Amino acid sequence: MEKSLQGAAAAQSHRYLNVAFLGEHASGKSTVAGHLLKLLKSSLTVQSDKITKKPLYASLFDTLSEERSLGMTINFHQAYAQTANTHFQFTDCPGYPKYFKNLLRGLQGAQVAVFVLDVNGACFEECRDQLTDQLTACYHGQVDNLVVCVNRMDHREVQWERTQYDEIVSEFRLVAYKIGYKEDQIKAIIPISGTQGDNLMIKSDRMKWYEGPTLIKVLEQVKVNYPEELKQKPFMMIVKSIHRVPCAETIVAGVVLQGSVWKDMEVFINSTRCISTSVKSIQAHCKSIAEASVGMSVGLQLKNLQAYEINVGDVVKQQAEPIVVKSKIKITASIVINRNVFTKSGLFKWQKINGHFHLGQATFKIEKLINKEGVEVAQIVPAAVQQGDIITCQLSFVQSCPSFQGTTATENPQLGKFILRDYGELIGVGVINEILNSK
Ligand SMILES: Nc1nc2c(ncn2[C@@H]2O[C@H](COP(=O)(O)OP(=O)(O)OP(=O)(O)O)[C@@H](O)[C@H]2O)c(=O)[nH]1
Ligand SMILES: [Mg+2]
Repeated sequence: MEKSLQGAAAAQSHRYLNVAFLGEHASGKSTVAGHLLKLLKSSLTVQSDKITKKPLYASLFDTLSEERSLGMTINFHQAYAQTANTHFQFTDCPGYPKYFKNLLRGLQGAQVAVFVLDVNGACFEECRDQLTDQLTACYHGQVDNLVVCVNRMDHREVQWERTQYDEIVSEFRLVAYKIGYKEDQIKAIIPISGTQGDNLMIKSDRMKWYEGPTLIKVLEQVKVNYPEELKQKPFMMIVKSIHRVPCAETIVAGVVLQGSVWKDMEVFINSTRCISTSVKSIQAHCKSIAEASVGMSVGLQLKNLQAYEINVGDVVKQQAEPIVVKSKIKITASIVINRNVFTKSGLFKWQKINGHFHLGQATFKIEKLINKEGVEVAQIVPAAVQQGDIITCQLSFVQSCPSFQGTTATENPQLGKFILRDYGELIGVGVINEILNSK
């Protein structure tokens, strides 16, 4: 179905903004996100600590019983709130490195990353690697706007003073700049208290030395401009989650990566087979809408689609494309090295290595290894590699990877990139140059 879409963005009186909360493990992400949500939606009920009776704001996001009993986030969780000019989707991501793949899923489609850092500077050394991994994932995942919240300013050793805030700010800047972020992408660095609410919605009286905006103010002011050419492209969305609805069509949720989608539009999904379906309804922030444009987080109710037919990581497209063979694939890729952690012995030809393709995982075998001088080698030793170096590889997939879309980075920067992990650490970001035998 054809439709003129100039109206998609114009019809929205509010703008939509996807905000992901990141930061090292236990820095207070869920508490900050939960407290902000409660301030925006006073009707929400917050659990209280059984002994201290203090509100547990994190419980608004940490909803799994395991998360509540362990006191840590495992999966990513989303919630919605709105202010006078913005519909927010808040995504609270896990900080514990073991759940990094859930963080990657939560981060997908975010326009702003709020980094919650623990002001206790002693911890920065320990969490530098976690922050480097998360910032690298943001940078290569096209998250252009960063907001930093320096949390726990109420800590008894900090007492709302700025010394430790200043230290942590300069450390964070160093890491962010090294990865490639520019100063104007760091929108604000706000001293806060997640438990007490200082500088979340109202300026704190206890930190008069801070002259910048509150968290909500800066989020409301973040500008997100998508290039016209991205808005005009055919609709595309990666399936971030799948919801079975009893006696109704399956809903697939994700963020519109390009183009627009409208009710009754015919769409295609290349899963194990090419599925042709149409959009029965569109949900955005718990409301039904007629059309959605690039950057919006939506749920699409798709006609006659069964949940078992598709996978997280599949792509919903406006145009039918040839089905991609998802096993025995060989690709050439340039790997931008994040950290020199090819364990102790280096990176070898024939070595197996784990990757994350947007929302799915894959294991590769390195068939060819070309060093930064362009020479084919059997091994790259750790001492020869530095952060930011580029290594070229030919990789073959060990098993089929459902979320691989057969797309190079030139064709689509989001689908044509992957993250390489080894022993739980992010060792680099792969950029697909060529697909040797996928179709
Ligand atoms: N004193 C103080 N404690 C805080 C503050 N913010 C969070 N906390 C406490 O820090 C602990 C961890 O908070 P969470 O919000 O669960 O931390 P998180 O970053 O979401 O943790 P993960 O998701 O597991 O990485 C909890 O006990 C919170 O009550 C704060 O501003 N001040
Ligand atoms: Mg958490």
